[in-house]
Amino acid sequence: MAQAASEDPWWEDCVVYQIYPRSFSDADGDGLGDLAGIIGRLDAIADLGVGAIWLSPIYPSPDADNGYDISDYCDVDPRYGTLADFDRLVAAARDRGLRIIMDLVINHTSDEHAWFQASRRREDPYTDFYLWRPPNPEGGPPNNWTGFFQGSTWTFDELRGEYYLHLFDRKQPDLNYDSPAVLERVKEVMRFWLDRGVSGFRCDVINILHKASLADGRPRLIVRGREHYVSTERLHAILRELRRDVLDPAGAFAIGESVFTDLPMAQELSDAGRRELHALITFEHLEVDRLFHRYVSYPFSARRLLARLAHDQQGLDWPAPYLESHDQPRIVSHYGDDGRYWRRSAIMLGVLAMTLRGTPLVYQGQEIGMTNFDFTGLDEVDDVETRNVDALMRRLKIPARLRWHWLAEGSRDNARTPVQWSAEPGAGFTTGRPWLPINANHRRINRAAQEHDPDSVLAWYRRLIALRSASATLRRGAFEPVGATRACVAYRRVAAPGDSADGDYTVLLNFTAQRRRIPCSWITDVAAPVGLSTVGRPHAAVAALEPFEALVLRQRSSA
Ligand code: ISL
Repeated sequence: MAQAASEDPWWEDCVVYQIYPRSFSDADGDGLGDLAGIIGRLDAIADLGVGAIWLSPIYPSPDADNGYDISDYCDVDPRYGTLADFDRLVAAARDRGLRIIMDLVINHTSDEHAWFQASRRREDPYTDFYLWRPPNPEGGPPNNWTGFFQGSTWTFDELRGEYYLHLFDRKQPDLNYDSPAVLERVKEVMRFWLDRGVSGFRCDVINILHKASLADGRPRLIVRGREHYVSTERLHAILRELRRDVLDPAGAFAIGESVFTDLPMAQELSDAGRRELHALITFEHLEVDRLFHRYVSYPFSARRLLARLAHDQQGLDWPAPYLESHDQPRIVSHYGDDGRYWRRSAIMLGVLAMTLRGTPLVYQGQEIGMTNFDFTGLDEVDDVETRNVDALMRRLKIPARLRWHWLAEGSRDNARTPVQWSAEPGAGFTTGRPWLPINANHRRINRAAQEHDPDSVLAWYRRLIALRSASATLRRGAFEPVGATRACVAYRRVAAPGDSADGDYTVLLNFTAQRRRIPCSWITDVAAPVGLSTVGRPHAAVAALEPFEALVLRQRSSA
């Protein structure tokens, strides 16, 4: 039983589809997505050919950070439904061959969680569940750390008469992993959901759970103090314990989100032999043209992107390639072109997403090429991070126009606007007033319009996922960079010795709106059959790539 996980690594063969429930589908017309809405759309998800759904948090939450501030780990927020609805979702998903992966947010709870309320009152066993410290000798916060959402990581609580640590919002107090009782409670939470039929967890900011010291941090513009808590020794021990005691006995999958992660750190967290996480979500490949939490942009270089991708693709045992999430701008608006070449660039990015090694994650709406929001001002933005970055930029006296330009490019709300199911008012997402504005381009970009169009972004995602599902090389073959310019990249996927029947693949991508010449050395066999061409190429004799073109060549295996 304890070895179940290694006997069936199902995640190595499937694509995971991420749902951000509040923006996915609203069945009861209150403007917020819900579980019944998801159940009603399961056929649309299964039809893509994916094998699992990662659900962003559905737990009760005061929503300071849209569900990533949880006030009860073992229930469903009434706005999303009930535990009975959740059970129906698991069963209905299973009927369609879909597994459910829960978001596990255990670095922090909500300040409205019963544990925190008891901890404020120093009630055992909760007294030390959080990181409480008295004021410093001058009466201020215990150290100089600054958080992910800007500002001090400490808030004074009148009731307890001490400061508590929060790396995110003040309504997200950090749990204290020096207390063994906390980890035991976390195990109970995980078992609760495993018993309800979930197949694994996406573990939120998992590499910062343990704070090795609360000493002052080194001077830094953002997230000061991080050297005291990123991937500590105790964190690694905690992950091994969760794997041994909870995950492996259930055959469950754990994919961790890790922040400020260099390659050796990522290897340690996800190395198969160390038995910590099965796979890792990292960020650097989405920030090759971004600084400061992606809020400041500079020119894109395809060369830099390939180098970043190669890092994880070659360096990690099992990568989790992705291009979008609820925290990132839409990829077609970022590395693509959401104007003239919208369709072609969305498809090119789909080719990239589906031809990388590992377990790919596809975010809701990516499969129809949804774009960044069309908001015109901060009053339409909901995201706590965007608002805090705005406050910081104001303090730095960044002029209003530039400020909005950067906020609009980097805001997490870009990916959080409701899914565009149809051209109707409400976009088929809701009959009510949506919690976040719907992009006006839903009249043109929507699922219904693409459903039966063989050239649509959706049709290409179906085709690409099917190609990947049928190809051992694309799923697990080696990744070899071939070459890159500022505009174009080429890489090869090379069959493992046992998979040689499938052959090797060469992928060529143009990230610009111009026709670009490519070095002839990138194509080693001009007679290689064309596996996929987004511009209808008949053969592999290619000297230049068309704007945002993607080309996949199949070759006999060199193995
Ligand atoms: O992307 C980020 C850093 O560059 C941050 O926006 C993000 O907060 C960070 O990656 C952690 O994300 C996760 O934990 C947060 C939550 O707000 C995010 O939605 C979640 O994905 C706190 O729980």
